[in-house]
Amino acid sequence: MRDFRNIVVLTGAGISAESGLATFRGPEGLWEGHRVEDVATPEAFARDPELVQRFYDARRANLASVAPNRAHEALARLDAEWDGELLIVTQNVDDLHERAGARRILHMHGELNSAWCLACDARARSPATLLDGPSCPACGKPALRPDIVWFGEMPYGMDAIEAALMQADLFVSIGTSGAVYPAAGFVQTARYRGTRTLELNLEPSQGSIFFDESRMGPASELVPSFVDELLG
Ligand code: BJW
Repeated sequence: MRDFRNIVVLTGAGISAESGLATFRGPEGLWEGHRVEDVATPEAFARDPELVQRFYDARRANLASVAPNRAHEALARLDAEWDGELLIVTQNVDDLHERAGARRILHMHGELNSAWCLACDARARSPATLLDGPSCPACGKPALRPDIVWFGEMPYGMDAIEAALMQADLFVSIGTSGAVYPAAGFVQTARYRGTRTLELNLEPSQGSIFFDESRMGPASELVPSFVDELLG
């Protein structure tokens, strides 16, 4: 493990599950009875903005009642102590990586604590609620939506992710089902370049066959021991 230099870590909802945040495709993963694929779209927001704003307001409020777990803490330790390149790409919209102390983080699917103005395109820290139509701090219009990447929208940071994957000699995927692209395809990009690929997940993901190695178990156990192994 210590021969590696440049690492890309991809995290998904499974890393936050033991903090008490529901995953998307688990038994608790329905959004008011809907599949996430049916409602996390710009079309669903246009059809029923109140439903969508209420859902995100509730999830933003819920962030205050959860805390990072041992897996977030282990990645923060890796970030602090690893002197090679490291990019932690998270699909998660929570802030648990940052609250654990990690800095080299890229939120490819946006953040609950960020709001995006549909009138002037500005992004700003989100007020606690968007349901009551607060004004955009930049243009004053009540046109804020959650700064979250929905289906059909372009994820953030794709150029930076691509560049990091091109340099990586280790790609690690943690707590993601491999159901959503482009993140689900990163393992194949890495593998094509001969990068070592490792999966840490509760169960085999949809792309499990593409990994050199898969370790199954809870993130709070697998991630700290993986980080110990790397840091020696
Ligand atoms: C544990 C654990 C524990 C539990 N320890 N593990 C047909 C084919 C291919 C692609 C497409 C297609 N049709 C459409 C597309 C594209 C589409 C897509 O992928 N659709 C699929 C449904 C097929 N993708 C998009 O539209 C994306 N944009 C895009 O593609 O733009 C074009 C583009 C072109 C070229 C280059 C780049 C881009 C945008 C995707 C946006 C996803 N947004 C969401 C919703 C955000 C809203 C919100 O948060 O409310 O993001 S969807 C939802 O899924 C969320 C997540 O980030 C994402 C991934 O879910 P994740 O994290 O994997 O969670 P789960 O629940 O699925 O899995 C959890 C895992 O953890 C499980 O495996 C558990 O076992 C495990 N686990 N407990 C360890 N304790």
